[in-house]
Amino acid sequence: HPTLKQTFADRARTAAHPLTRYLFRLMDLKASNLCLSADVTTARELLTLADKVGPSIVVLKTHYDLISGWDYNPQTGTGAKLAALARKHGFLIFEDRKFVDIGKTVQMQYTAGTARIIEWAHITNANIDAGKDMVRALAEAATKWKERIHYEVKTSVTVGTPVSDRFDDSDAQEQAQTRQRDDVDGRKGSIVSITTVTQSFEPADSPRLTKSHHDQGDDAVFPGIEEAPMDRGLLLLAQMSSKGCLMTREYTQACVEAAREHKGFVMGYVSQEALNSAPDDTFIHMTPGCKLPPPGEEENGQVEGDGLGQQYNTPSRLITICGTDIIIVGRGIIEAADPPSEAERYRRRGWKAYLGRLA
Ligand code: BMP
Repeated sequence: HPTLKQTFADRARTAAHPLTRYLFRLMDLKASNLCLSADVTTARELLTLADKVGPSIVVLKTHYDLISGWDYNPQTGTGAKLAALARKHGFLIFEDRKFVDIGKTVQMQYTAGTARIIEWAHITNANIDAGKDMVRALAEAATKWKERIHYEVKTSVTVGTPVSDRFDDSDAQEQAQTRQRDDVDGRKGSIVSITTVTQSFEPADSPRLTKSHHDQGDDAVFPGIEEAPMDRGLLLLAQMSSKGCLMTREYTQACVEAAREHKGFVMGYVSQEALNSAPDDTFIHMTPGCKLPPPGEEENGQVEGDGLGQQYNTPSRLITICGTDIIIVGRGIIEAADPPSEAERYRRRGWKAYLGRLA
């Protein structure tokens, strides 16, 4: 398929979904096709890890429900802090929620309840075993959310002073945001970062995308990286890495069809191989079950599993042979003696494999 030989920079121009285009730009700018699966046990560890590894990654994957001490406050909680780190370093947040239920239920799980995933996670994912209508339900929820943000921004009058995104400055941030929140149509406590939204909300693709985050005075790590568009995206869980996975070829094909039916919302897949096959497919693929052999050991495509069903392939095999775009790495990085330098090792290997695929 053409996307296997296209550069990420080219795909940043052609992908159907605005957030996918943004993600490909990040990949090109940071020379990274690495997603960290941040499966640590406490919110404090999560934020520290995100800040340290942020420069090497383009996506940070979370499982909010395995984190203890997750602070649900929409303005100052863990989600908001992660969102600030995502802006600082230039990465997207992907909550690996694997929604699977009837449409109405997944809408509520996505937008409401304790975690309010939609507020802080740019990307989430779904297992479509329950049927394709669920994808439409999530897409509708995302559209409504975007319209609400737009409305709230338009009706907020006093917003405009940039609030520090630094998560160690949460008192000042909380005060400022409380002030602003109170002015937003009486609906309090529902926006993660209204200042950011106000500075940046315009339809996707507007010229603001050229204004760098750096110019806005934040301590961005990668100058030239603009803020993410206010869109939300879904990945379909099309194939899994685990041994004995019951997802059939038919199921995977249903994911491909559902993706094509919802190009404005579905960014791509969590899969074990590239699934683009129609000429105009522009989806992105992210692949977990990725590990490098320890430094010094020879790389032969596979690495021993974890004894609990997880199976591992190396970055070069996944990217060059299986055709994935982004490798998702958890314990390979987290359990290393020095996660930031191990993340760099994965980033370099992943990028080299991508360049090799192009050649
Ligand atoms: P690790 O690299 O430590 O094995 O972690 C893999 C991560 O990716 C876990 O968070 C897991 O939930 C997720 N994952 C997976 O391993 N295989 C899949 O097919 C889909 C996943 O989301």
